[in-house]
Amino acid sequence: MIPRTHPRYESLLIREKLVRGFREGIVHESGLIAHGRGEAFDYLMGEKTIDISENAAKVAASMLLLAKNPVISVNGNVAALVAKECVSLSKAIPAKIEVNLFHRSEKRIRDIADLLRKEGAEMVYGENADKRIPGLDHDRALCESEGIFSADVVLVPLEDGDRCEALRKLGKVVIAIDLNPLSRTARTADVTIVDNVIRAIPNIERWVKKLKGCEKEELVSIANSWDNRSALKEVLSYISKRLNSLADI
Ligand code: PTJ
Repeated sequence: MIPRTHPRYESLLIREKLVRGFREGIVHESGLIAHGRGEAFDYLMGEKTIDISENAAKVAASMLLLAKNPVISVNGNVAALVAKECVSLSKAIPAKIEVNLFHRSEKRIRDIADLLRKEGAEMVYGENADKRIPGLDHDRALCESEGIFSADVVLVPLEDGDRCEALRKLGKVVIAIDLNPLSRTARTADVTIVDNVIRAIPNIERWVKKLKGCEKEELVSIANSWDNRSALKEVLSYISKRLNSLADI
């Protein structure tokens, strides 16, 4: 039990969720390592949503609203941290949800799908994978024809690089959430939200609700305004300025 008065209470609570997810078989053991890397970047950014990431969430919301067949891809870490929030976002857009794992096992796919259903998802894709994303040798290529395979926009919170590239080669728009602005995923996606999934998923939903009544032209103009390369530069510059200011103390 973590005392509320602990100065790192929020951060320790997130760790607790992942450890519980690991014990329940939702999170893969390497998911704990992946979280450590993300946590370090979060720390460097001050554990808050910076302006450019807020803007990225707005652009992501516009793209998801414009999409004909948007899909939210869920892995072990995402399920452990924000299963409920992903279901809520999928209803607000509306978008499909598909479980897609790097360290795939049928049991883990089923357990994560069950968790999403428990949180209110009516339909979860991923248990009946019948297609492969071309160019990927590992199990992350497996997906459903009615889900990721035929999606036009895919939201990939917490990704491992090569699938992002393969999805783009298939002509899909990829929105990534990744705390590491230097990762291959961050650099390959059409839109990268450099933020913790814990904050990013509810932020996208907030923007979806705000933008829902907008004319299509307005959404297109928001989506077209985005330049991912310069946004990532801005994030890196934010981090280095922050570190320099901290070094001055
Ligand atoms: O559940 P599975 O089998 O699909 O496996 C999931 C993991 C995460 C183990 C797998 O996708 C993996 O190995 O990912 P990587 O290559 O370690 O990349 C994870 C990325 O997510 C890193 O760039 C981290 O910085 C970032 N990250 C970690 N935690 C968060 C995060 N980004 C946003 N929010 C987080 N909470």
